[in-house]
Amino acid sequence: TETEADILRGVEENLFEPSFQPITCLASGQIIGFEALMRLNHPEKGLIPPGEFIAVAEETKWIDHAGRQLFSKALSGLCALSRKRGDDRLHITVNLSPVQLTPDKVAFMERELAAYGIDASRLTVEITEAVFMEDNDRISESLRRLKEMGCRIALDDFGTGYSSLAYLTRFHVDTIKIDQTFTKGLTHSDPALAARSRRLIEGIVAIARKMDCTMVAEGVEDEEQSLQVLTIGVQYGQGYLFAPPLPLHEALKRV
Ligand code: G
Ligand code: G
Ligand code: G
Ligand code: NA
Ligand code: MN
Repeated sequence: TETEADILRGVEENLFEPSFQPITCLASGQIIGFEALMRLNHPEKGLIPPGEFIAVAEETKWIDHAGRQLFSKALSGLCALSRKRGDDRLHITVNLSPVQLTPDKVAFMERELAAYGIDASRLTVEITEAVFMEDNDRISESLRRLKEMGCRIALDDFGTGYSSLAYLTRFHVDTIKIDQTFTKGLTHSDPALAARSRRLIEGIVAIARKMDCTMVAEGVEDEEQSLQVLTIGVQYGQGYLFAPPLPLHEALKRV
């Protein structure tokens, strides 16, 4: 198919690269890190978003090559961003799907962190609960090793999947990313629905505190949502209010 051809070309020509979306401290407005989101930078078609190729890349296992290209560029981007800011505490966050969680990949990540001189504690690995549905030794071992290295683990899209709560008992999660549907619910035109969204986020915050997790509200699009999640107790926010995913040269202007 056309998608497969694009992916293959991306793998061969090193066309996979990150966009950088800021993660902001809601109280201070300071950018504390960036999520690296994958794009296929096609010479003729321009930046292709992951929705158009991730599923196919995962089926064909090309995701492993794409993920390695993304990871190296995410780390070199982090170095540039840190240099610009004059601050070596900026974080980077990457998404890993179940097929990407292999001992081989983790060893690669460890080597790359060392090569770029980046402390593993500055790397957060985002996983969705799909990771836990394939409950096998390869995945548990890879996650265990990432933790051992000092990386942080974030649970992405929290609260939208199947029994996410159980996963908090099965693995030490450092960060809960509150799904954007809940953030948007806060400003729903129906006040009763908005109130229920607020109470739900209050509940998530209570759980996160009990489990010693920091929280990131996803999909923050306006000041009202930002203020509300901060008031409820969420420390960090991500969304169009702060910035969309940005190419590196744009991200560099924001730090
Ligand atoms: O709160 P804690 O001590 O766990 O965090 C230490 C530092 O790590 C924070 O000051 C912040 O800069 C960063 N941090 C905490 N949580 C996150 C997170 O979810 N994502 C990112 N990128 N950085 C985080
Ligand atoms: O970047 P967008 O802004 O379009 O991202 C869409 C989805 O693609 C995200 O929800 C995320 O789960 C997935 N995604 C983005 N980058 C990566 C990546 O590097 N690896 C994997 N496995 N998924 C990614
Ligand atoms: O990894 P994850 O599935 O959470 O990816 C986040 C997705 O949400 C990406 O596709 C990103 O482009 C998108 N996104 C980021 N901020 C916003 C926002 O404020 N509003 C909306 N609607 N989407 C956002
Ligand atoms: Na994510
Ligand atoms: Mn998410």
